[in-house]
Amino acid sequence: MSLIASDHFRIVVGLGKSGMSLVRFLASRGVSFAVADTRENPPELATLRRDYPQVDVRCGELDVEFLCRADELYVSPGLALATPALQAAAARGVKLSGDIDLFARNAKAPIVAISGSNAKSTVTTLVGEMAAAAGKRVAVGGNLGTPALDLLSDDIELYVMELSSFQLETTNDLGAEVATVLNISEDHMDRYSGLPAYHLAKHRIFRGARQVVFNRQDALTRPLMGEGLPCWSFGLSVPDFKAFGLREEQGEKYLAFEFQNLMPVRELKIRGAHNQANALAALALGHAVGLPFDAMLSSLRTFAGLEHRCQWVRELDGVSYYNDSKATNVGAALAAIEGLGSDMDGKLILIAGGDGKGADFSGLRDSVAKHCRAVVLMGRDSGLIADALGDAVPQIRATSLDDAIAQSRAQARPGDAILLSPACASFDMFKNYEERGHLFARAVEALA
Ligand code: N21
Repeated sequence: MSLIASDHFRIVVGLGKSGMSLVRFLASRGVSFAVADTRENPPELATLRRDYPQVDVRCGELDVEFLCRADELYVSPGLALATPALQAAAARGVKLSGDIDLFARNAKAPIVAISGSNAKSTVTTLVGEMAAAAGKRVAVGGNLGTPALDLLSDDIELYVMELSSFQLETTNDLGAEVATVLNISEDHMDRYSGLPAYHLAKHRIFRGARQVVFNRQDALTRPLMGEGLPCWSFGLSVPDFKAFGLREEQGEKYLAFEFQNLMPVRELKIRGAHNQANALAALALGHAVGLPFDAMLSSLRTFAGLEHRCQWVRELDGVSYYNDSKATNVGAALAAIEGLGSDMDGKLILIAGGDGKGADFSGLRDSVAKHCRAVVLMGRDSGLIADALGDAVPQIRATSLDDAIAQSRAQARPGDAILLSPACASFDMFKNYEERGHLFARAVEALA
């Protein structure tokens, strides 16, 4: 194995799930590479040492000289590109890239690429189910489920990829058959200088795309350079040419394409206006890659939503409990509060709080005032949410998730719903949002 930079030496920077997928991919192709991670004991270190004992691994503070031995760095989505050592390497001519770039270079089937601040997992899963229902050999993953490189196979006819802004930052040319940014609202302000930088990262999804899907109700989702490309739109308004939307006929609302009704909205299992937009986005993406409407509509009729995404857990004493642990930003919590709150007679008790990632929580105030009986706040940034909500509704502080559930139960009346929709990441109290959601569901199921 040569260590000469010009002879294609790569370094995988960051040893998480995608880092391990990079290691497997590079090793299987006989590419010479090393691994670096800023942490002293990264999570996959033992697996790496066991399965790839010959690979050079450097843990702890990044060494610029070491990084500069590579001609390309594959940077983890967990590591900010602004990290000084990465910028120093880039300034010395080292290419910064990521697993999605490598995936795109090696994928031999069309890619449906999906990003957005919210609903990307829902729409990705839906498009995957639509393609499977249409009889396609489809692979689904990326930011959700299986890392991109682990999906690569010559048998696959279509890739449906969820991509985060962090993954897109290191993606230089995706070349998707169709790409979309579903919506843009503030998130990850601990990693971006502001909304414009976050917006710019998301829009890298359009690089090399052959078709575009955008959200008519969110101008920030329109690609600036989209003029030359076929563009499809979705939104809740009445659709025109090349557009998916809602049409009403004799008091019945329909999902519609251009001037044609496709399916009554009431046949969707997923509830709320935002989920109608999600269904329309999935239809637009599926249509762009030639999926037939009958297969797409049958998938829409059966899809019941994702775990941790406004998921009904149980009813007790006339009070319903919902797990929306996947709401890791303000926009997601708003969709849940509005979606659920508009669909019920009683009020919501909202459980929120955690790692706020530098968010402005004032956007929650009006919806909380309208739909909530009380908010129960927990976690590191509960004080920031409390300040932003002011006197909109009564506030209760909880010391743990179990305490939050008990406090919420004490506030709820029959017909109300208790909603865990934190508007925050979970890292201050839990391993991730899945663990937070599972612990919530388990505790709620154990209530007597
Ligand atoms: O689950 C939650 O509660 C919150 C999810 C969010 O807020 O949206 N997700 O920040 C980003 C990257 C996110 C999630 C996973 C990953 C990829 C990681 C890989 C490496 C995460 C961290 C690292 C850390 S690597 C290194 N040094 C929440 C490090 C590294 O410290 S997210 O978008 O070299 O997984």
